[in-house]
Amino acid sequence: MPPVLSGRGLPRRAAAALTGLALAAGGLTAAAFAPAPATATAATATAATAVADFPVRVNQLGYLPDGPKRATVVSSATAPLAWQLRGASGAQVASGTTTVHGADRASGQSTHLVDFGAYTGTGTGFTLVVDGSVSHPFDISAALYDGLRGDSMSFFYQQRSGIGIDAALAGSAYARPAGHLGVAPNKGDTDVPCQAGVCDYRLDVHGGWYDAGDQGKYVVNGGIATWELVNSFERAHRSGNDAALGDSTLRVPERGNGVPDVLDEARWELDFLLRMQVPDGRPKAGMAFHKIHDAQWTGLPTRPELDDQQRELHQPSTAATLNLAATAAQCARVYAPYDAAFAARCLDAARRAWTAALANPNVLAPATDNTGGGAYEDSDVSDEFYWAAAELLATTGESQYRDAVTSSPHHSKPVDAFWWGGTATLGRITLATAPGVALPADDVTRLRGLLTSAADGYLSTMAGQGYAVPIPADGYVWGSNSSVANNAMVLAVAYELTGAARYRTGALETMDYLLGRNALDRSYVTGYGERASENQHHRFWAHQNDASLPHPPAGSFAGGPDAALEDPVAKAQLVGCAPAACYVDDIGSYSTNEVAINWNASLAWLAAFAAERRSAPAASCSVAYKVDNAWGNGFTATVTVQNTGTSTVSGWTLGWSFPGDQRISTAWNATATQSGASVTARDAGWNGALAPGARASFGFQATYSGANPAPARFTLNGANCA
Ligand code: 9MR
Repeated sequence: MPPVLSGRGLPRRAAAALTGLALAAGGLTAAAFAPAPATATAATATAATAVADFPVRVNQLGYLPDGPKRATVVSSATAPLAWQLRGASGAQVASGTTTVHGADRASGQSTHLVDFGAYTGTGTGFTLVVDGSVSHPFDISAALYDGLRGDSMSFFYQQRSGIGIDAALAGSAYARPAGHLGVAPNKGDTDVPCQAGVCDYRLDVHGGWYDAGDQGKYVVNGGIATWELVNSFERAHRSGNDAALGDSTLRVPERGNGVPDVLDEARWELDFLLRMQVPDGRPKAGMAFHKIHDAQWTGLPTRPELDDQQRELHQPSTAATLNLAATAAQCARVYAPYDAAFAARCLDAARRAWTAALANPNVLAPATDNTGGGAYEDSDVSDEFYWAAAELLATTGESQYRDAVTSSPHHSKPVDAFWWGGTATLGRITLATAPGVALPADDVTRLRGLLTSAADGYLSTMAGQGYAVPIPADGYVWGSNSSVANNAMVLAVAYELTGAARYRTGALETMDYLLGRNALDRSYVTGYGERASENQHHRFWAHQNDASLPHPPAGSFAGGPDAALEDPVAKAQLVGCAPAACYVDDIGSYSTNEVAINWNASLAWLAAFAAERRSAPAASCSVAYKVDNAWGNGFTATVTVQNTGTSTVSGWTLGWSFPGDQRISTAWNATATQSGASVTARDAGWNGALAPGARASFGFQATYSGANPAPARFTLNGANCA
């Protein structure tokens, strides 16, 4: 076990200094992906490994009163340890003992689990004390995620290209003149040439968001980031809570224009994506240029308005074209009520992009094109075809897009994790959730089942770990934090589709990981937590290299642990790290500590979900399921349903799925029908009325083989029971 220091009362800076991770690397001129001088010293390397000063790992922001509340303790003790939850005054408010989890592969640590979910009090300054060690202080509050929702979404305003960043909106430290609006020394983005041999004309491609710590603008990555922001609005709208993302909810200049701010923000990028489409009459008309960025990697730091590099358009690609088709089709659907002309322009662009992609189905961006900007290469665009077809189908209902959806292998494959290079699941989410999609009902049901199966897979991955992360130990790749958040999005979607509490729990526990319950006792979000990242790789928020520049603003999300050690600082400081510990809060570590629009979009989506779903909806029924008698290949059971709601239920239908191969042969006091694993049991007439608090019981006899597990979830008249 690492040395234990009491962290109680330590101010944030002092806590960071303890780890040595706040040491300025000084003098870094590294450009992303370009060889950088190795600046790590023996001192920082030693300090970087000594981060386990706080063995009690909590969500440093806090917990929802009506949510899961678990912590992880690093301890090699083989017997349970006593824990105490203390309020701000230091008085104990709850206590219990840990569960020994043991070795955790991803972190390489020996772990115990604390579950203080039964405590539902609220307040600030709680600490968890285990075995003489004190956690960072945290809140328990229903408003926990409100600030993060706003900050993680306002991040995008501050990444905007082509507009001055206003001190009144962003704070004076973050104000800056517009970058890349054709004003010297900028050589872009209003009149940009192509790379040699790519085109012989120039294009105005101003606007959009800078991708990350660099100032490139990439259609591929812009696509997923835009989709996630707009989808967060679609999701909130379906649940009737879009007011939280409505007009004047974010720090954006368009506040007060009558349009939801999240859509104003996404439109900044959509307008840029539309400008990246090859104009009519030109070769490859309708396709989208893959990217625009500096001819050479820009130094770190470089303020956007002072970048003097030539900007260049890179060859159109099928992937970029399909990113445009997908997001523009989504735009046409979502913006129609606010700006019909814009929605029509989006739909026209989406259709033209789709047609151009069909005509140029395999124009790939080369992996070698990574001078001055990232390559965003992708050798398989079948998933982008599926995503674009799905968005076009959801928007238009037309058979050409339905045929493209139903004939794609991605339509029936198990749901895979999504990221900028793998976008099929974005299409699946749209088809499974958007209202009135013109697909056979069976297809939609099947897609929903595939999404919930994937969510169950993530839950089982979490259950096997000391830190409950929805990625496996070998999943810590470049941008792992967004892999984690994207998988949590699938959990959240499964929650919307089924109402089953376990999915909400999983999505919220993922937030715990990102905000401090992890191998490094670190919050990966600037401004959120006692030990939060603040030196992310960024050319303007480069305080670590130049004290006159700011740290990243609150709500900036670090890429996270990357076991492949893909930059000089990581290579120097992280040798031998366990996968989930391969991270360093140093501006030079672009492979573990960059910010990026696609990553912040997944955090923003999840924060909006967590803020909205602060309370679990009260179930209005509960079910007791009891096997009365079993004899190897048959059993009888009694099911009792109680109306825990406040109004009478007149006529009930109970639904469940058998986890095994159980098959009902007869039932009494109810009529049971079974199709595959799913069972529907209808009241027998005389027992159909259930007053509040009343119960009804029925029984059945069934066959089975092997195990005979109980169903996990019941529904009463379609709604979930507790
Ligand atoms: O997010 C990208 C990651 O999946 C790749 O492995 C990595 C290397 O190609 O590039 C990441 O994207 C970067 C992009 O190429 C340039 N802007 C910064 C992005 C985040 O690091």
